[in-house]
Amino acid sequence: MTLSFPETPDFSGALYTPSRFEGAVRDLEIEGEIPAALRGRFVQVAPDPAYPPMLGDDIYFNGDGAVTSFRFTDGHVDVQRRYVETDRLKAQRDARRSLHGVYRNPFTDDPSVQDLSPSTANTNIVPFNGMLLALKEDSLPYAMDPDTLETLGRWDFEGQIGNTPFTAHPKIDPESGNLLAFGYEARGIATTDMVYYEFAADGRKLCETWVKAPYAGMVHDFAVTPNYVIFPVLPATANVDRIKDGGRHFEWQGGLGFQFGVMRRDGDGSDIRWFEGPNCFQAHVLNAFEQGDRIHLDMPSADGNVFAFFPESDGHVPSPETLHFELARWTFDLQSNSSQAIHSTLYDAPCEFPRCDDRVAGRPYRHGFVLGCDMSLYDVARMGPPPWQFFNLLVHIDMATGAVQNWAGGNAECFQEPTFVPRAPHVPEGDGYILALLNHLETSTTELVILESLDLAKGPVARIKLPMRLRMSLHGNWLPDAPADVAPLDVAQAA
Ligand code: V55
Ligand code: FE
Repeated sequence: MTLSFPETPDFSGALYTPSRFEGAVRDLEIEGEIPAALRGRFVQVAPDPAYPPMLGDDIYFNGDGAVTSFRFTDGHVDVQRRYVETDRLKAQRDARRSLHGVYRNPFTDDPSVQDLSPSTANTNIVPFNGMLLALKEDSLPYAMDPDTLETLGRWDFEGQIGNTPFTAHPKIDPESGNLLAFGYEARGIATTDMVYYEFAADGRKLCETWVKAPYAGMVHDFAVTPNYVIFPVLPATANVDRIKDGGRHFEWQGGLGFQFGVMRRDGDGSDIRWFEGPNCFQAHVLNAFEQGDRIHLDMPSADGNVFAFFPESDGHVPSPETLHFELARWTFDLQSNSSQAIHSTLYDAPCEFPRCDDRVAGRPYRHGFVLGCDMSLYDVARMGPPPWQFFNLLVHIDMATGAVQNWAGGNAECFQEPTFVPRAPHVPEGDGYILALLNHLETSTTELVILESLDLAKGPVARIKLPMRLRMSLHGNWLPDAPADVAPLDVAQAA
């Protein structure tokens, strides 16, 4: 019996060929010195299909979640990798084949999995209340043991919430330690219902608020400030008839404006105000903060559809060269009767995978870190066209001065999402290290690089070499050994 992956872009090349292994390596090879202050774990998750797609091809977003954990102790680094043992993965392993069809379309799945959680748990892995939560936005989280990466099971907060979708981008309020989250399409496929949850650090549910979105668009990430949450609704919409016909979950709507729902955290949802932006693509939030009666929300943005696998109804997808990419700031004036989001540009170049110093999440902040792309640095003659999600720059943006610093990984390399780690619990905002996986596309190898966050141009202070290649991942986080510093910093420097 043959078992092989298709030779399509989502399953081949140095970035997307499935990695699929589980295991542990004690003492990775290290070039340079691991800063002594790095004590803890860097944990991240990649979609990594366990079996070839049932329908012959599939999209990257539909792969099974595989978690990689790097443990830093006294300058040594050990790594462990394990799949999230979702219902979906267990069923596949029993059948020794893939049982799911089109992304987020249960009507195309094998009947044997109809009653199982559809979660791939492939998008983010977040520490909460002594556990890791492995997340996919269509389902409840899976809980994992942070030490062993053993999957503990689906997590409904001990019965405190229903079987709703749950975002892959929950936020921790740095002041209270509360976990804030939401679900969209929360009363079924293509419904406009959204649910907002807040949990205390010990797991107690503090609130559950239901609201309606203006249309059934994807809501991939959200923003949190001390008093508000903001839901960014993407003009890629779900349609139940199309899904029942076996079609795509999302379709881009070229004429539809982006929507931002601004809602008080302490209310009942009736105060939610929807602000409109242009038709644009945005997935991830860098940060947001309040300034008097205004709220600012900073997100990488493109002026058209970036998700080529969710085309318009006529099949149209703009070619990436025709799109304008930037880091946008959207401002919502709560005094004004206008429902227009006010636009400005913070960084006028391609960027994605934005991260801030999480100690200032939701507060006025100064330092942003993103992946960038400069195609002139890539050896296209030698390497051929770059893979999807190709980012060859680590970028630091100083919002106070506008200064930008970057480091390029090489002429045939690209980064995975950066993570910021403070140098010590109470150092000023942004002072610490950036950790990022670096893929060498020519040799099909992977390193974890560590840079001084405020001196990226200097290049890595350490390169941690992996004896195996890691497939392109999505999101990860740092878990300090010492209790997390949740006291908010004194950040006076509003932009
Ligand atoms: C995203 C990723 C997803 C998904 C929906 O980057 C949106 C955005 C890995 O899966 O299901
Ligand atoms: Fe994401």
